[in-house]
Amino acid sequence: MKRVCVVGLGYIGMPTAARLASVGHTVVGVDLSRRILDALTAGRSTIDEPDLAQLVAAGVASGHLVGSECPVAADVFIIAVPTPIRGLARKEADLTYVRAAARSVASVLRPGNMVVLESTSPPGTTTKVVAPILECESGLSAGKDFLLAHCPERVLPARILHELVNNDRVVGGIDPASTEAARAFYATFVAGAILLTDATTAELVKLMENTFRDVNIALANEFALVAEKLGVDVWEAIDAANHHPRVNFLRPGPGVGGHCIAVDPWFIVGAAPEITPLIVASRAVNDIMPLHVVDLVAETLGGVTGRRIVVLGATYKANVEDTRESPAAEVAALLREEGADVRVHDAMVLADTPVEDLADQAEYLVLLVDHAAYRELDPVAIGRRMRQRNVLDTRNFLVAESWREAGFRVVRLGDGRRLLAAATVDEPAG
Ligand code: SAJ
Repeated sequence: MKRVCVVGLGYIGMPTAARLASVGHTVVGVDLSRRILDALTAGRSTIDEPDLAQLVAAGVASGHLVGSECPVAADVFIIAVPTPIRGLARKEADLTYVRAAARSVASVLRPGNMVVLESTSPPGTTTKVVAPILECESGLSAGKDFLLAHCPERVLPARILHELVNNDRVVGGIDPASTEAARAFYATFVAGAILLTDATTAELVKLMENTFRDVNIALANEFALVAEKLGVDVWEAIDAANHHPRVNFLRPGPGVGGHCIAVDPWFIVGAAPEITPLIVASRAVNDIMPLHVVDLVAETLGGVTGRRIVVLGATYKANVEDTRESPAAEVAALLREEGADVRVHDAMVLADTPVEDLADQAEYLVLLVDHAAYRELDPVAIGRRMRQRNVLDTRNFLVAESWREAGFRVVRLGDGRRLLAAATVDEPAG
């Protein structure tokens, strides 16, 4: 078993540190945040994920997991800090945290140690950014004196611990010895297969995975817009197309959020701007969706200024508490900019006031996040309080029939069949 320093105790670092401690490694979790370190010292996790609280508590109680403000001498260093993007039109990776983490590791690096970069990074970061910093600040030589690899995280929020253990992993060293050392280390706590490659390929693989999803969702969103124009129900069309054995569309929606899928494609564009028009176009399609949702609301109401609208959902996707880069928040902000009186409910993070009360005198209910709890909404009780009964379902999640029975006009994103029919009748339900 090794002494391991995990630098960065966020969504990846905290669960990884706890998992490493649970299999018997001695783990020092490093973070600059006093709040995170105080919580860790008290045996508490600052990340809310199934089973994580117990794992952190057990690690701290057994003495296998401790916190520290800066890295200490260890056999293995895992860098798991954020890699955000900056810039407006063309976005580029901000490697400030990766650079700072590498510098702090270099100060305690000893011959024979291994450093693993887990942060999602632009291709070449391990060899061209991390290696030179480690070498320059430690006086050691990468490959000769210490081992260095990239092993991207691939876990899905709300399933982090399960996927941390069971997902297959890709490890890429800067040389074969680094790749093999990283494989042997990950085999101590990962049950999935471990695929071996070089560092830059491992970086690209991770970016390709998230870009695959982004482009696929963009295609589904583009077809939603096409379907609205052609009088077709995109959900029915996608379902039928997905019956083909080699077709698998993802789902349209109000946009793509979170800190991964909307960000990582830009790292590839940054590395090869002239030859990535498809990725740029997909980002643009997904980014336009919040505005399209506002247009759908405005079309039904004949404008949103002064209209009371209840938005259901604030997080970036269903059943998580994370509101970062949330398209739902963008829709609410756009509606407010247009002068609407917006009330936001979120079953995970903003559920103090019941939907029925928020809906008092409202004219539109807009479902943006398909939290499981929204299946339990009572259309009759909600409709009774509203001034006009309109509901927009951007996730094809509500049981439309029961809302219609309660007197609602139900609009679904991408359901051109009903949208076109409604445009010809155009009598809002009261
Ligand atoms: N979304 C759609 N339609 C879909 C699926 C998702 O509109 O059919 C939207 C969601 O509502 C959300 C966004 O896309 O706003 C992203 O959600 P997600 O569930 O696709 O992905 P993340 O960001 O929660 O996690 C992804 C995962 N990557 C892949 O599945 C390839 C996860 O495994 C990665 O570890 C994570 O990014 C990361 O950290 O990179």
